[in-house]
Amino acid sequence: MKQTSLCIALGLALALLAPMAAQAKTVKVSMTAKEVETPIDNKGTMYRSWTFDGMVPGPVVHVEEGDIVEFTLYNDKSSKNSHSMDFHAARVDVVKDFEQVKPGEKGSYTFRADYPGIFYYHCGADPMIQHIARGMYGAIIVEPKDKKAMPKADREYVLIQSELYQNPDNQAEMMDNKWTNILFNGGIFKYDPVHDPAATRMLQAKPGERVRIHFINAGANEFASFHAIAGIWDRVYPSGNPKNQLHGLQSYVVGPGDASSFDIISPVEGANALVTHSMRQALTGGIAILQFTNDADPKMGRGENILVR
Ligand SMILES: [Cu+2]
Repeated sequence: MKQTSLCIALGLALALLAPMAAQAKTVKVSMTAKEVETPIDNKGTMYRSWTFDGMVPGPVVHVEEGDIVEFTLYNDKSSKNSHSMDFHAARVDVVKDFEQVKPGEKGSYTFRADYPGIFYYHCGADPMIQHIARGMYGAIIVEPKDKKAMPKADREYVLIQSELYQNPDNQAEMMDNKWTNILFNGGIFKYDPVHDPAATRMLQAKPGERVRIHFINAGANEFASFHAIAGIWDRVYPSGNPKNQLHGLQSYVVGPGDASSFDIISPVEGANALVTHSMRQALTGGIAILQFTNDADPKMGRGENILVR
């Protein structure tokens, strides 16, 4: 009798645990640090960038809350510098796991993505200010396990702000904050044909759709006051965590090294201009047009087009 009830209890416990164990999946992520030329404006002006996978920003990493992330950083043998990876979504050892990887070598570490949201990643190799200024940053989205924790977004965009320094080899220029332009996703007015007629790209959505902007401030130095001209943020989720919800905001400050998710819904067709409302920042490149149109391209803000290249 006793044995039977023990068996039932064990069986019940296993039945309860099995689906939990099945949900914690392992995700392998790898990137290669490469020092290459990338365009910094719509005319195609090239800039000596240091990158993850040859792109600024680096690839968008997508995992789910609770996933085990096995990360490997390769540093291309053509690199002249050591590089590293600092995921803000990770809780690990800064010395052992975030250590620099020499050219031609690789480094790995593993973390569990415990907190849902939008997190910054960047190179932390010395001097970090130079590696960030050269373009070594990107986004990791940790999807909440509870799919009903936040309203479903019809479209999502990743927007990463950073500062352009003309000569990041001159550390004093960066320490003195002498940036010349603000970049969104690595480009000056990348999505703004109003301020730069050479711009061919815009963010798009239909009126009535919930559009979620995952906004990261890569810095290295400036705070961003993120605002939608002619719109209102329906909700803002600091760090993109569904437990952090603010409603009806005009602007929200995202400091260097921080990120938030911003929901916007337009009742009408027309454009909103997404800006960092510090005017020197906006007018030197920190503006992106979000076009609300009934003809919005169904591919925009979905799949690969979450970060518009
Ligand atoms: Cu680096």
